[in-house]
Amino acid sequence: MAKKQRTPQEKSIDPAAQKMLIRADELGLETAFSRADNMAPCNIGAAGLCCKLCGMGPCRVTKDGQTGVCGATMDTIQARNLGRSIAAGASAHSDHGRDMAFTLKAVANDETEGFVIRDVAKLRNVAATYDIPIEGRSPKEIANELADLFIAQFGSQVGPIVPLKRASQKRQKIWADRKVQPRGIDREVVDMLHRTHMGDDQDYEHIMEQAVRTALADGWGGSMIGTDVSDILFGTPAPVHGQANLGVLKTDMVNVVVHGHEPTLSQMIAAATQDPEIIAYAKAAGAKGVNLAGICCTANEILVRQGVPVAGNFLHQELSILTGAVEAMVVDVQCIMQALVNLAENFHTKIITTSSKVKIKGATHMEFDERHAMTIAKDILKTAIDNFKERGATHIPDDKQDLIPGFSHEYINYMLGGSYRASFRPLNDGIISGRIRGVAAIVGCNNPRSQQDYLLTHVAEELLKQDVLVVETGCGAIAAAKKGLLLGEAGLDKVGPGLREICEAVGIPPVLHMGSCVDNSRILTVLTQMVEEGGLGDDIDQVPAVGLAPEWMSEKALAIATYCVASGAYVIFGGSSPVGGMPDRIDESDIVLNYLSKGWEEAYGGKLEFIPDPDEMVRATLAHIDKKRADLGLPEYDPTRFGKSGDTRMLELEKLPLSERRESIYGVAAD
Ligand code: NFS
Repeated sequence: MAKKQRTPQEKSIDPAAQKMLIRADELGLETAFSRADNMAPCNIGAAGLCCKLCGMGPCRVTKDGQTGVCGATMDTIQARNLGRSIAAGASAHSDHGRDMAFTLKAVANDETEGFVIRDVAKLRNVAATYDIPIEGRSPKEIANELADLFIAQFGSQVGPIVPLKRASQKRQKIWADRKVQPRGIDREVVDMLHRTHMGDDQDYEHIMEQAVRTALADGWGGSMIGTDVSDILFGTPAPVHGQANLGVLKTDMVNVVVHGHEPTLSQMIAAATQDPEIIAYAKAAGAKGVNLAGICCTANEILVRQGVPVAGNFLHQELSILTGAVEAMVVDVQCIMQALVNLAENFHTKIITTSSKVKIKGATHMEFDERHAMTIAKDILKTAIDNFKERGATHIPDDKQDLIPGFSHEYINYMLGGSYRASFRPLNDGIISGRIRGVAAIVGCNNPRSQQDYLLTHVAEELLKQDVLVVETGCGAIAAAKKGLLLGEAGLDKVGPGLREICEAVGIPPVLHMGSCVDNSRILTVLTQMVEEGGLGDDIDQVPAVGLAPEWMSEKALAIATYCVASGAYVIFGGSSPVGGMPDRIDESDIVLNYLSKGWEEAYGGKLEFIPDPDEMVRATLAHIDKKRADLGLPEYDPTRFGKSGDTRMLELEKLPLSERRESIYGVAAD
């Protein structure tokens, strides 16, 4: 029997989502929200206390002193489960990076259709970082050598992997001393799977050490490679005008939603929508053209570069189909719910899988191949256009928000200083003076077990009031976008006085959208460059900064948390911890959980904590920031000292209508 359901308002704070959830109820259709209400999670599995790694079990250990059949203790079982999750998350990001590196290689050798090297400056910069000669060489020659270097990081056996050199000297020494430098990206994942096989590593601290090695291979390896190659091929993001939420779908156009993670196919589809042949084809079918929108991180990839509208974050994938207005949902890899196919059967929507790694029973498979990228992109669009005539009644909510995304670390550097004096100095000075109390990175997923977007946006809004500059990626950034936090002039009245002065003087929104989850590597780069700029200590663990994933759900999030902690950051997760969670009943179940905070803090200066209450998250964030300020000898945060700079430019701007103000601040015109 169906369990008690939350109301649409309890399921999501987003008005568009609420409308679609009401629609789902009217039609008697399920969504992840209703399935979450119907599914009681297993509390033993939730605490990481179920071991099913061999055929003697599964063993469920629920009492102090109890072990598995082989004698494995609670801490060993939890560490193995967590370690395997981190390896899976690191694999997803890193395999994405590998595919990007192979695409770069193919572009360098003229083996693709439609791809070019769009950002030669970034190519030269990245190549020079890795001591690849650039003078007198063509972009393709450089790209070929860089691609080889990147590809080699996956199969390397002895390491350390080369991107580690982008960390601070102090951090590199910590990793070397603790012998956690990844030897090769694939090697660390295999090592983790090996040592968690039955009868291998049975010391939880030692298993967690491998978790760190594997996660570092993601953050400073696969993810960093993924971000760099995406920028080289598709352009380094800079501010652009975009829109977010289901209201971006159009009644008079063929709506194609791209969902997943990799930018290669979605970039090509974005280009193909502008092709005269496709426009003519759509017009012949009775539509005005093709309207492309994104879901999840593939949306972020094309939003931050081209301003392609975002239909929503993770929990919007089913809701977009419920509008009845989507001709095709084109998916590649990661975060794709199998439920899409069943749901789509109630509408005309075609679910099209495109990756050699992902098929879904009942979906149409049109496999992507970069050698014929443009041809395949057009075929996919024609399939969607052919489906337009099948469209029935549509229910598109009219909710959408403007936003300005595109804050790559290169752009942040540039905007703070301009072309000739690009530097992080103004940001560091802002923190040192106390105008900016500290920095928070709010990242990660939606989780249908909590109210969609509430934790993400509540924490962001509370921190902004406290003069904390917020940077975001992934589905967290889309939540902020839908709430209107990614537009400076819309949100500055809700921002603390010091932060407001900085945003007004520099011309930035108080929440900076830095890209997809793979682009969390940009946050590592920003923090490292802030340290290099001077005045904020000699490593990330001294910077007054915190990372938060209030609504996490994926294994990728656990990998991100681990590499951020190993890089020195304090990381707070909402929801429940995958290790522990039964503290009232068993003390032993807390050993690994405590190790992730206290043990890792001793080793790396960063720590991971699980805090379900959002106000508690805000308090812990501010306490950490203030402690780091005090340790650096910076003045105590005092909001009364700022907010009266009387910056004349801002006073003039305030007289302009909103649309002109935006253009004047960001150099980006409104629609
Ligand atoms: Ni990140 Fe992006 Fe979203 Fe979570 Fe999934 S889309 S990679 S895992 S749900 S933020």
